[in-house]
Amino acid sequence: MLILALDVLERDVALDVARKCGEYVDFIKVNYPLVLSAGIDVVSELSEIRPVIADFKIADIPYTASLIADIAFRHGVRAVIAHGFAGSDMLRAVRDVADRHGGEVYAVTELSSQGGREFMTRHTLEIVDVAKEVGCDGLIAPATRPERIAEIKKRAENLRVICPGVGAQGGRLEDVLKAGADGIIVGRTIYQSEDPARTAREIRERIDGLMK
Ligand code: O7E
Repeated sequence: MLILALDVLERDVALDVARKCGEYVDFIKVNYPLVLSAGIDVVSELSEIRPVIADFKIADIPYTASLIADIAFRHGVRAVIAHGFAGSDMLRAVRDVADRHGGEVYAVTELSSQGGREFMTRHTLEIVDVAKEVGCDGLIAPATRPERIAEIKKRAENLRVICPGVGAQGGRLEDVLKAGADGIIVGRTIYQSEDPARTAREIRERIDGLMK
């Protein structure tokens, strides 16, 4: 699975990159930089090109989390990303909203950055357990630490594990897939390249070759 992290700031650029790369990616992940600069309607427009994962990093009290998830699904997204550290009550609230819309929920385990180690790593496997209990569809795990992906995947059982941090953050595609990831999230390596479509196609081909 290849997920394009579309962290560009302009609507037209986002739609252009999405159209060019669409056939090579399974999902487009939309994060705050794009929505805060281009407006939420860009999510609906992108959803017409490829299924969108709304990466609004939901981490709030259950009520507010439900509102955020509901807005995302009403704009046509297929899935939302919520922070596991916010706890089971919030994940359950987001799961309920997703169920009403026939959507999916991914829970973040530990961030791929150095800071992800400061607090989150200690609780990662507990977060995996909670995500399983709540019935999340998948987990976000750090491509920068393949040894962690392997642990998370083992504990995750049938939850999908998708990993940001390949390329710009130093993670290597081969290591990540070997560790058991079901997919990778790639942003800058694709949208900042000279030819995003070609780069997306090359990554897709490498994934298909390695996952055969
Ligand atoms: O480094 P890039 O440019 O390939 O982009 C990576 C994207 O994944 C970017 O949108 C970033 O916000 C996101 N991400 C991480 O990089 N690390 C994480 O641990 C988690 C995410 C993410 O998508 O999860 C949502 C919190």
